[in-house]
Amino acid sequence: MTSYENIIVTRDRRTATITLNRPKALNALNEALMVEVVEAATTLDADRSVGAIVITGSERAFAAGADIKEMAAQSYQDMYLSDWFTAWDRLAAVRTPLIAAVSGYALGGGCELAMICDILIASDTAKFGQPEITLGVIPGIGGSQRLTRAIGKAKAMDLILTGRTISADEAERAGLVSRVVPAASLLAEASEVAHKIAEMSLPAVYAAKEAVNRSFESTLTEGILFERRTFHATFALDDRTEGMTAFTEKRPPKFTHH
Ligand code: CO8
Repeated sequence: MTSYENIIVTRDRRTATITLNRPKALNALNEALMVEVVEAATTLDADRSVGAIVITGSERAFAAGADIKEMAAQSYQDMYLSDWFTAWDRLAAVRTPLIAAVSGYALGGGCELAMICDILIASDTAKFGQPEITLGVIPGIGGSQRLTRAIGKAKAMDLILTGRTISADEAERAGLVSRVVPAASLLAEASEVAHKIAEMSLPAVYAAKEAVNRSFESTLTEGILFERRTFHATFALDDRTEGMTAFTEKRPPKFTHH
């Protein structure tokens, strides 16, 4: 497996974990780390033996934002010409489910990275926020859009305009995270969720993720049409035949991911 400088990639049966590993900078997202996360995730995505990917940081920080020291000297021309941080869009295009396991700080780009993921599990120590306004900038990896869709306008405005940080419990109440667990069991919980998803039929999982994501991009009528046609398409899967046969024979399904 490729070796990386800013992340650690591990495999466990049909799952993989990408651990952000810049402890001295609280996992601040510099360009090198971004390139490695995107490269690792797209490589794992192309591997059909991987059914779910966990993205996590350390106990102290999932990621404390984009690397402010790296950005500080950049001009508008630098940012525009390099299309700074656009590579994260490739992570959002990954078809394999991404599970963010967040402990400690998930601020700015860290919160945005967690929101690119499909399921967000937080430890009770997690802190979420979009503090860019305190630096004289605004969110730049989708925060103003994904946070608003996740928790609604009033709360998104509250966080983005004041830069305040919210606890894991407040994030759960607001609908940003799906579960809050004790810090000590965060990775075990995320891994259990990843294994559960990875046991399912891979093409059915891809289709389900695609259908949910379509709800962010379309009207209800278009989204329901997309869902219906995709549902019809699952009837071409060997795994659909196996899933329904196994149900009628009262046994667990043996999916072949076809
Ligand atoms: N960038 C670079 N270095 C960082 C960052 C960061 N975002 N966050 C922390 N660090 C570094 C600190 O500089 C420090 O390094 P050193 O020891 O060399 O001084 C080390 O990590 C430890 O940090 P602290 O000593 O500050 O630790 P504390 O426990 O006192 O504080 C905090 C932790 C509260 C998380 C604090 O570090 C902090 O406020 N960090 C910045 C949080 C922030 O503002 N994040 C948003 C960044 S902007 C952003 O994400 C924009 C995204 C969009 C860009 C899009 C461009 C197109």
